[in-house]
Amino acid sequence: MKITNAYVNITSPGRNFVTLKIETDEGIYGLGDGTLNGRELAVASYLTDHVIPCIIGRDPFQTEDIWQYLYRAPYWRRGPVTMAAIAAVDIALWDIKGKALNTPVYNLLGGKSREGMLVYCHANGKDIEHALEDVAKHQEMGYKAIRVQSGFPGLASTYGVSKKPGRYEPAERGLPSEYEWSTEIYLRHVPELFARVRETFGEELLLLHDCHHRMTPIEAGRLGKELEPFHLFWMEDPTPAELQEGFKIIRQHTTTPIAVGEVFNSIWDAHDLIRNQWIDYLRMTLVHGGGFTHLKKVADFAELYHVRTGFHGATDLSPVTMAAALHFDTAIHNFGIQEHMPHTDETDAVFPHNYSFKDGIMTPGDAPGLGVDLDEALAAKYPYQRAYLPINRKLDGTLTDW
Ligand code: EZ4
Ligand code: CO
Repeated sequence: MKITNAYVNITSPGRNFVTLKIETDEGIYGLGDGTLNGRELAVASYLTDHVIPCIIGRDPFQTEDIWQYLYRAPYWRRGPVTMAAIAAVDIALWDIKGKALNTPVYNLLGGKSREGMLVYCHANGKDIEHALEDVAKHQEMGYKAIRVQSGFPGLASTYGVSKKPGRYEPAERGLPSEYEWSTEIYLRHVPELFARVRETFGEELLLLHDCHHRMTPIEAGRLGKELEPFHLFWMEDPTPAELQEGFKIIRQHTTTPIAVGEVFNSIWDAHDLIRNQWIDYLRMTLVHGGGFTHLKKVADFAELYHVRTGFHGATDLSPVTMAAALHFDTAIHNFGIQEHMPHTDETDAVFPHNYSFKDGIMTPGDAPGLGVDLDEALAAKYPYQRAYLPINRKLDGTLTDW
């Protein structure tokens, strides 16, 4: 079998998605996601201008050799744009393999290790009362694990809470909007949020919280310690992780489990975190972490150190990544949990798919390959629209991590 053609599709059914389609001489095609929130066109150009010409004529079954070629050949390694482009190719090739062998991709990765995946959703509110209402709403929808974010008095806006009514979507059209931040206000109120959630919903509900890289390690240690009575499933991205050894400080102060890594793009972002057992869950996912070929090695390495997966699954990861993640989650032993932030109806219509949600559990379906498609005629009705993630400033105006 040979790759005969490949092209990038960019569509914006509510938000932007970059999809790679790879075609073969046997009429089978595969889809890969290359969406990088707020930097979509860079990945599209990387693919169209630099990668696609190199893969035409190759055997799509050679996923390992093609991965190594795309990673090593350019000399310039790693980075989110490069690794998202490599992921797009890799995901599409595994889709082709599955279709050619007439089997779902999870069967190529180890087969079923479980019947379905525990997923967590997002609940949020402009204050604690509204956050509690949203938790109740999501519990009624069947979710057994819920991430809870809330606005607090004195902060006009915060991560994870919609500025406007309606569903939370971090990217906004137009130039980057500005949020404001105070760690002092945040730390004062988060324990109260989780005390109220436990008081209202009891012990059984699994609770998560995303700190979105806003604390120093010692501040995160304090928060983790104060949240211990509420038994969180995890505290996510407590501190920026470029300095991996910062997590040692957090670990020394709290037993609250730590998840990190939605901005990671290779094992080298997590190597120290994993081998020192400073984290419990790794969030680096297929689209930003080089696809199945790289993530399988990372997950197997993490398994040795009791680290489980908790893949990023926000709306900026397209349904192609959602499908791919569910196949991956089905097969690996050290699956932990999967994030689920449902796409809009427009997005779901552009990407018809076989995966499904029921009673807090998701399954990938049994279609050959990934079980996800792209309706190109419908996609063409939603042209690309420039959009960015917000930026964040402390109350005195200092730029800080969003
Ligand atoms: O801000 O996906 O856990 N989920 C998150 C997301 C991220 C966006 C960034 O593109 O932190 O909402
Ligand atoms: Co996050």
